[in-house]
Amino acid sequence: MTGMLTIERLVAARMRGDLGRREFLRRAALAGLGATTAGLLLQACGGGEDASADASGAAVGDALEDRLAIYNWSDYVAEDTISGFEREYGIEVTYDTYESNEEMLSKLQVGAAGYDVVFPTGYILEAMIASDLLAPIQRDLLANWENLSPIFLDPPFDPGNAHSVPYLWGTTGIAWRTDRLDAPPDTWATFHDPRWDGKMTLLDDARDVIAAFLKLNGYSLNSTVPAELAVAKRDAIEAGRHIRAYVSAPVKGQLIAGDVWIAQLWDGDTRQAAAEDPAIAFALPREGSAIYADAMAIPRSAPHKRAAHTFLDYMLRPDVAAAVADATGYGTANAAAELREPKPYPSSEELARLEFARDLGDGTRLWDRIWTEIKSA
Ligand code: N2P
Repeated sequence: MTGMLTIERLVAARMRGDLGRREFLRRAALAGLGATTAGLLLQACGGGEDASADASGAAVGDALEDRLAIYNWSDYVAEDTISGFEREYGIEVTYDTYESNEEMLSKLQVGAAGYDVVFPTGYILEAMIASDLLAPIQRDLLANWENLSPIFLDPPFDPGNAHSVPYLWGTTGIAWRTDRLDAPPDTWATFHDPRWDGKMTLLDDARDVIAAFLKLNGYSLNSTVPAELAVAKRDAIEAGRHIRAYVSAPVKGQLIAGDVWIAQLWDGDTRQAAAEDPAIAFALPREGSAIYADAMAIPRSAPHKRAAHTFLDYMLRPDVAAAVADATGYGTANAAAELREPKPYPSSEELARLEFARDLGDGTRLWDRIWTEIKSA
């Protein structure tokens, strides 16, 4: 695999500072270059010191590893995002997907997960930083950082972006089949309507489900007030009697097949489904809902931190970011990306109804308990 790297790419990687001297020589040999030629090339690259040798984040090695393990939401990259990276850098990627932040977090907490890059939502990023699960981002390795829109920089959940790189943003709402309903189901009370029994689904996501029924009652989706949560739990359990299942990204296929007519879903996933079936539309409930910003981050335990930074910088390229946003239907944090169909930032009227989820701190335990009760009711 390494042998496929052209000499030009090796030289480019070395000049960017992505390859240490030893790694450069090792790969040059693998690519069939004699030692003398490789040594001369190394000198021509300006190759004295390694670019990152003096870097303060001692955890990042100077040599680019040849492996990378990514753990991402499903349907959250373009089809050729990962293969393009592998081809270009000669790095072999292991790619696993998850369906919720909590699933990702529990995998990381077990330790030994071996992941190098994860994609947390703001609130969980906040919790991960607080429990020291993430490595600092080494900004000097991210030449493409400047492509990011200032709107997404320095977020409250990670001041100064010390531990995260802004990625995609979206909202949670209701995907619906326009050929089955006469009007947009723009209220969370839709999930109590017996007309749609068995044709509806809710996300398999504690934060999003409880948020919907807090909002239905006029409460913050970050509430930790037991009385408010009790009302939301009651309404969620009531909805549970009408729905077919709790399901996240995989519901797209059920919507397209016509088995599900109304699904609590994220806007980007809804746009992915609508790209395949234009009868599918998205409604933002009038009582309010969640808006979120997801980021890329490197676990403290990541075995390939240098390759992780190289991947983050690749993801920040305008062409790569545009392909991701076009394929996923989510809004991008990358201001330099030129999209086929740019997703507009929410209007001020919409923003007034939207709320960012925050880390619930000690309240997390109460939410966990309520979620278990909702799912088992
Ligand atoms: C992936 C959607 C993830 C967005 N399909 C949730 N933050």
